[in-house]
Amino acid sequence: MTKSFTVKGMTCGNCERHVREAAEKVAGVTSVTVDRPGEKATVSFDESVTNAGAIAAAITDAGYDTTPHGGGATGHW
Ligand SMILES: [Cu+2]
Repeated sequence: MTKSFTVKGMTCGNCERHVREAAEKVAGVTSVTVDRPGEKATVSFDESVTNAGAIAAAITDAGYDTTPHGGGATGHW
């Protein structure tokens, strides 16, 4: 499935890359698009392997406050 995340604190192209790489490292993630001006990341992933909460946590761990759209951080989508 594909999920959008709000990502706060990206200030330059390096931030954008950090966010993308953090999401790409999560097992099951197949593609990541980062929209820095829009404070957004769009991530496609295999939902039998991972979930939006885990991806948000990985990006947050990289230093960017991240929230999945459409539910809580551990939600049921
Ligand atoms: Cu930066």
